[in-house]
Amino acid sequence: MNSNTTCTLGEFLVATQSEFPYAKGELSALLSSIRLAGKVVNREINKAGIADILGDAGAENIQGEAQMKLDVYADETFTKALRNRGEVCGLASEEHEDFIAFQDNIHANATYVVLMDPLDGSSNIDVNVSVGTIFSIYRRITPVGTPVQLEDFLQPGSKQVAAGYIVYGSSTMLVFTTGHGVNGFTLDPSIGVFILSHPNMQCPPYGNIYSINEGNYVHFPEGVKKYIKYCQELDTASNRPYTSRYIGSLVSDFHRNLIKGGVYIYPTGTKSPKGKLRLLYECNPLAFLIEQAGGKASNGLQRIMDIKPESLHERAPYFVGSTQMVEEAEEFMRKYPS
Ligand code: AHM
Ligand code: MG
Repeated sequence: MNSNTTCTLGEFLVATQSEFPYAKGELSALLSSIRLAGKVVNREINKAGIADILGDAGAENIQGEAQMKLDVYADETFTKALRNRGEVCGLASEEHEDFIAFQDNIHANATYVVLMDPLDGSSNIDVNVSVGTIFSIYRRITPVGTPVQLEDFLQPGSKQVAAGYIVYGSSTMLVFTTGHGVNGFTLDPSIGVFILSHPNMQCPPYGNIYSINEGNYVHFPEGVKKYIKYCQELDTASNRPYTSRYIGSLVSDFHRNLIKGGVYIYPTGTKSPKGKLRLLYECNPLAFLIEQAGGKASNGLQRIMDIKPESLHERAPYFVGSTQMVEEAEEFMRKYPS
C-alpha cells in the first residue's frame, strides 16, 4: 500500500483481504459491521454530556456491577450490527451471562464467533474520560450449520483470527490485527470515515511508564509490591524512576503504553483474588494486539494466550505492554511467590 496516499479503513480491508485467514471476504464484512457500530456508539458517546443518557440504567450486569445507559446502548448496537449480517454465528458479551446464538437462515453458514466488551471503562463516562470497545474474533470449532456451542467461545487466545479495540478519546480510533501486524485508523468526524493514521504499530521494547491502581497496594501480591518499589527507585541507566500513568480505562491505558512504551498491570489482590479483568473480553484481544506489535502479555507467570478458558466470564491477573518491562515484572513474580 502506498504510504503517501490517504487510505480509508474500507480500502484497507479490500487491499489486505488476501492476507486474512481463509480470505473469503467474511472477515472483512465482519470488521465492517464493527466499524459501523463503532461510529454509531461514538456518536452517542460524543453527546453523552448533553443527551439524557448519563447515569445508571437501573440494572446490574451479571458481575453485579451497575450498568450505565451507554453500556446497554453499546451492547445493543454491536449485537444488532453483527446480527444483521451473516458472518457471525454467535456472540458473547461482558454484559450477558450466556452467549447469544444467531440461528436464523442468514447465519446458517456463519463461521465466526465474536466476544466483546462493548463499553470498557464505563465508570469514566460521566466525567468525560476516554472509554473503549474491545473485540475478539474466532472461527467456530463445531460444525457449520449446527447451533453454536460454549466450546466455540472457550478457545485459548492463540486461536484468535482477529482482535481490536475502538478508543473513544480526544479522537476516536479503531486499532486491529488479523495476525499481520497492527494498524490504527482515526475517525474523521467531518466525513464519518476511519483513515489509516497509524500503520504497522510497534510497541517499544522498553518504556518508562507503569500503569496500575496503586490504591490497591496493600492487597497486591508480594511480587507486585516489590516491582512497584523497583519502578520508583532511582537508576538512571534503566530510566527509573518510571512515570506513573493510570486512567482507569483499560483501552486508553493500553493504547498509550502501546505507542509510548510501558507496562499495565492489574494483578490479583485480596479484593479481586483472580484479578479483575476478563480473560476472554479484555485480556486475550489486547494480548493478540500487543504480541502483533512486538510486546508481551502474561498473567505474571504464563503467556495469556496459552490459557485454556473454563468459563465465559473468567478473570485473570494481567501484565501487558513493552516486552522487557513485562519480563521485568514477571521476574519479580517468580522471585516473590505469594
Ligand atoms: P469495566 O469493563 O467494567 O469497565 O471494568 C474494567 C475496567 C478497565 O477498563 C480498567 O482498567 C479497570 O477496570 C479499572 O479498575 P479499577 O477502578 O479497579 O482500577
Ligand atoms: Mg471492561
